Amino acid sequence: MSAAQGVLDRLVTGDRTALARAITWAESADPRFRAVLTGANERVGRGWRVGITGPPGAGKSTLTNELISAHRAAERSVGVLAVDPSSPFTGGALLGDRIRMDGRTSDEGVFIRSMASRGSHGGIARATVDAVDAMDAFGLEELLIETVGVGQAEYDVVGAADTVLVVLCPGAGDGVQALKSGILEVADVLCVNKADLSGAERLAADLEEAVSLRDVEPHGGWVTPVVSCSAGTSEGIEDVLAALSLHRTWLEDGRLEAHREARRLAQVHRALAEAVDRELWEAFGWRERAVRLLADGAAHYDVVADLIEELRVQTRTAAGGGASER
Ligand SMILES: Nc1nc2c(ncn2[C@@H]2O[C@H](COP(=O)(O)OP(=O)(O)OP(=O)(O)O)[C@@H](O)[C@H]2O)c(=O)[nH]1
Ligand SMILES: [Mg+2]
Repeated sequence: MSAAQGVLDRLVTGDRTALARAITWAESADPRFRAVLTGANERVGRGWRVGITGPPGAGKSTLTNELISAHRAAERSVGVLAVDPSSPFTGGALLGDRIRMDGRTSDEGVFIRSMASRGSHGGIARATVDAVDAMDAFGLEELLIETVGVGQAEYDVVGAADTVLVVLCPGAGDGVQALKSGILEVADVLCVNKADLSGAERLAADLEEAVSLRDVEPHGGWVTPVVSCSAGTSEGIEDVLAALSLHRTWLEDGRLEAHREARRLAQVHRALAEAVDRELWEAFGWRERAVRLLADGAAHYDVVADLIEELRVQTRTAAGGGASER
């Protein structure tokens, strides 16, 4: 029996070490992950995925912890994937996260994993979705993906979720910054955390206003609710849960299939981009070609143009057309 088959067999019977192994394979783009996921494919799609993002220190982990408690109280199992930011400066906070969350490891209904973000070409997004797929196949019901930040990479990560929860908090111009960064566009639910601090009401009002001005068309008519809570003191968590559940109900009212189809397409696109890149860069010898062109003094855009042109020529030749006829 292959290693992948063994992990698959154990994964579907609720073996946590098998899940951990599968996620490690997902993280390192190990080909064995594919075998596991292919075998478990029909088990994927039963869990509900919530992507949690927002600026550093907004309280995402604290809120995640509260959500875990609430789900556990309702006897729902929870999988959490915390995607580490690539910046080493936040290392301390992450360590803190791990310590806070590690208290959960004795609970069989909770599985927490943190994952190092790395590389480009959508590598983080691909690995994250793969890992969440593994948790889903394992049978965890509530899947929470926490990622720090407000940029494109984070959108890619949380964009794979069914519901995107954006967590903000008062202070340091976060509201304005968030509005500028376009975070509103990806938010299905906006949460103002640290409602115990001054400025929270103002931030919530600003967000309400921004939402009311937003074009709901691209969101299929969904109007993003703004909720406030104080994760630090466990206040208002039920409002956050209610808003999340409202979005779930809305999606499940005939919109979920299209939503997930778009998500799967993005997944294919990302995995393909990574595979094509790997194929061309190494197997196709593009790396050497790029090294040569650079050594000849070519600017990097010219190297890219040269390689793309080479690809076009090759594709035409392979198709038995254009290049040879001319
Ligand atoms: N006053 C107040 N502080 C809070 C609240 N929620 C969280 N905090 C504090 O805010 C700080 C950051 O909380 P985290 O949950 O680590 O925030 P985070 O968004 O996960 O941070 P990163 O993962 O580092 O981006 C911690 O010191 C928390 O104790 C709250 O409701 N009120
Ligand atoms: Mg955190």
